[in-house]
Amino acid sequence: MDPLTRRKLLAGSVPVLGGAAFLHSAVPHRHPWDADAHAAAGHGHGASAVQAGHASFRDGRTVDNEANGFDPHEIVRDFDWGTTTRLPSGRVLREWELYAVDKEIEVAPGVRFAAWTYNGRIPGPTLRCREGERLRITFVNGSRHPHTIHFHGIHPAEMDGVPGVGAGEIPPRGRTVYEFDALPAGLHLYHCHVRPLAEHIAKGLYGAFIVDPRDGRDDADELVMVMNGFDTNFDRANELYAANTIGFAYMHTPIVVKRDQLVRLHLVNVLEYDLINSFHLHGNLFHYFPTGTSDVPAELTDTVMLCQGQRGILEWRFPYAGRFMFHAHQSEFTELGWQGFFEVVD
Ligand SMILES: [Cu+2]
Repeated sequence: MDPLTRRKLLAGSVPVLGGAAFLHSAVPHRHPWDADAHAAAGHGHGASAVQAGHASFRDGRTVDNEANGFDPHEIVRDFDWGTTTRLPSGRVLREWELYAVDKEIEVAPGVRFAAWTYNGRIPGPTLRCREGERLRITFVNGSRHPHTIHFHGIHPAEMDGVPGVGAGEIPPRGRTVYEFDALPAGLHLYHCHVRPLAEHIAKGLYGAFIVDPRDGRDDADELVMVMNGFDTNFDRANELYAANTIGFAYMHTPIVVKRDQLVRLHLVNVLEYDLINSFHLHGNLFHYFPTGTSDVPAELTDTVMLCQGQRGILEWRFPYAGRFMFHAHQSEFTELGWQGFFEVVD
């Protein structure tokens, strides 16, 4: 049977607004996470991961976080400050070790994805530092493929982590050290920059990189979400969407925040194969600081749209207790995993 792909459908005569609904009724669904599915391979479409009305994987199942070695509920508040020492000048030298490792990740119940990771998790560690510090990242490549770490931010050319410049591609069993100043303050990211680039990113080699201003920021309940997706059948389109890798994780178990507490969300989009992604908050609006480089919010809104590599800081307080959704405002992404709840408590 000629696989009826989502891309073909959406590129064809399907009205844009009716696309997702059309797929639900028209595409003969059969998914690896269905109880009666035979195998993960051989599917040409990536339609509904859910049954109508159920914002979860079928049967309410979830993935084995322990076997994966990471849990989205920990990642959302996990900031890696590395280790620090003082340089003779008195400046702080902050160091991390990142290693690339090939690892099978359960990205949906029963769906194992042959990922490439930094430090065994997707996204990689959220690296956090202060503006003006000296940063030293030792990279060890334990993968069977060449990789790099390309940081966003300001640094010398030879520290850019791209093929043919500086250390260039780091071969399997190779290592290198990236060293540069933490500049500028803001929310950045890092990712592998080896060709084919889309594959090296989509396989899981990326993470958030936060440079705090010299004087810090106001106290807040701080969160990080890296918006991503997974192409589980190698058709260069995503079958699954999420923030922090596991779709519906925050629907199953909401992120608990306090009423009236300042929430600061570091939001990064690394989604491959789709041109845009978005974040929408229910029952509230947030101040949006693009790239986190200014103290002055660019807007007060409830939805932001991000291209791949774009990121921003969102700040808000919930005046009411209760459950509030957040999700991509592309309904298709939402239905394929990218949605969650904040549980606001007194
Ligand atoms: Cu790579």
